[in-house]
Amino acid sequence: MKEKIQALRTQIEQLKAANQEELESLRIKYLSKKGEITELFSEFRNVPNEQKREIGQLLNELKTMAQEKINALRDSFVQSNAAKEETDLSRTADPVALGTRHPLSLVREEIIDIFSRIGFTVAEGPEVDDDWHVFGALNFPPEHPARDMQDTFFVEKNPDVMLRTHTSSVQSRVMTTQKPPIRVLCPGRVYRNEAISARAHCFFHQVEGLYVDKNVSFADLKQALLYFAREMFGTETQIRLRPSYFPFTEPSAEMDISCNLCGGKGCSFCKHTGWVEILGCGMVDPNVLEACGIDSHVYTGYAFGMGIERITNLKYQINDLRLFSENDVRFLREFEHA
Ligand code: 2NL
Repeated sequence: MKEKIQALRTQIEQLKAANQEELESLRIKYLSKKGEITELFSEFRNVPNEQKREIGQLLNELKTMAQEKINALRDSFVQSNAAKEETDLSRTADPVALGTRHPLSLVREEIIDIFSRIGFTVAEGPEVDDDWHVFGALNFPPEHPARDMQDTFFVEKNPDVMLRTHTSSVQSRVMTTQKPPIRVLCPGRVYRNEAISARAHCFFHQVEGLYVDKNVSFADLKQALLYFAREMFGTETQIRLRPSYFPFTEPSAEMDISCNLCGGKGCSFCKHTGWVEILGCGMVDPNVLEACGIDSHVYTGYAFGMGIERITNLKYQINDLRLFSENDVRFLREFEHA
């Protein structure tokens, strides 16, 4: 009898139950009417009288101990359920580490925002395009160096399929499919076959603008660009236009803004000239309008193009183009609150 009690004690001490059902079957096994402990109690009759006192005490202890064990196991279930139910839904969520917007995206959106306020809408087009949209429609002569393998990436060496070298290919598509008035802004990635360095990359980003209507003049161009420069770089910003050349515009100009670091006094950033170049522009060449099916005797237009990297460098004083495509999070995090 003593051994039986001792064996049961050890068993019960080690009891485990994974759920309420398992616990209930344990209770039945030991404590129900036909349970093992109850059986021992009925065997108690046969215990010799001189041992009754000792064995009776051991039996009672065993029963209490078994009940306590079962209760303790039951409590642990109730507690873990309670822990689940007590999830505080009003608690502030654990902070999730958010990514940041790429500086080129921030500046692209800002440029779009500024021009959208004077009526420009965004147009987009393919990065892989044909010779006509990239060069043909835009007054590039057949022997123009941009059409050379050295400057342009061709797809599978097919001279008619290439990565666009400027987003003007989007404007040539817009001009052939829409009637004036046309007022579009074309942001996008462009590709040039160049060795990668701090100042050049094989791809970069552009925003080009195009406005075609009756009576569009160079004065309209100048005023739109002055407005842009002041919105982008501050109300004190001055602009100046220098004559230049592009195949698709005539006349053409490059625009400088007063250096936004020294305010035009002269510093190492503007090479002590007080001016920094930010974009190219001009009046759309009549050949371009005609190639796209627009009557150049009725309509005129202006166009401009700028590198988003260039504008971003000026705005945030970045001096290495490679930073934009290396995705070093230490660099990207700097624009968290920009
Ligand atoms: C630059 C200069 C420029 C244009 C882009 C353009 C497009 C059409 C017709 C005429 Cl469809 N012009 N675009 C005009 C002048 C300059 O870009 O330095 N870009 C980074």
